[in-house]
Amino acid sequence: MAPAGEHFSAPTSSWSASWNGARIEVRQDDITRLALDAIVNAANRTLLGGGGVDGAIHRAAGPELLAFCRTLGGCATGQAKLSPGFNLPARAVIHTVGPVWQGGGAGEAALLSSCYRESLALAEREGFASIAFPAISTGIYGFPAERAAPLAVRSLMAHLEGARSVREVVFCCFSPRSAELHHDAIAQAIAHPDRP
Ligand code: AR6
Repeated sequence: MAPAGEHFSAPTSSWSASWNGARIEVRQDDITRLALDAIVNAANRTLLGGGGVDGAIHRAAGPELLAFCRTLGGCATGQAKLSPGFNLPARAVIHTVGPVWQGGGAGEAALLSSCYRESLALAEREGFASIAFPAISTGIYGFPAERAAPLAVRSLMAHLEGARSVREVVFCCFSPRSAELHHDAIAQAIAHPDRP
């Protein structure tokens, strides 16, 4: 299906585009506030909490989330696991583990793409329609944000080629720069859908 255009719903804080029947939104927000089917957590391999968005999600979800995560047995880098949302407005949390940036020669790009792919595949298995991602690995794990945003967007676009339940995807960015990078990556991907 051809891209169906884009619009600004607020000057800088929220922007959306249509792609293959799905709505892709970039918003500058705290992901713990979003009432969607699932929000994605940029976790570590223990799944037992940490700083950044992981800490914010655990604080907002309450201690039941940590108790549940103790039963999950950790998670490999590039994979994803599911929990309920507990006190969050979101129904579920998809915990994924991004790569630690080591200069780019350690498979970091493929692992980051895998985080998006596996999180979306899990959302499909659960029949979720709406999901929000933080900018995985671009904080404490040091993945350059300008490289991560196009990888995130291309992984999503590839997913949206297939049959699916997911119809609303939010890139929930903490900083204006992160939002701008995701906006630019989506505009590029829509303008040049056949580029890798
Ligand atoms: N909502 C949306 N985005 C946020 C929020 C929030 N509430 N808080 C931070 N961000 P990071 P990583 C952004 O460091 O790089 C933890 O300790 C942040 O600005 O949270 O994958 C885990 O346990 C950045 O753009 O995750 C791991 O040990 C993005 O989320 C490690 O950090 C990701 O930054 C994972 O590091």
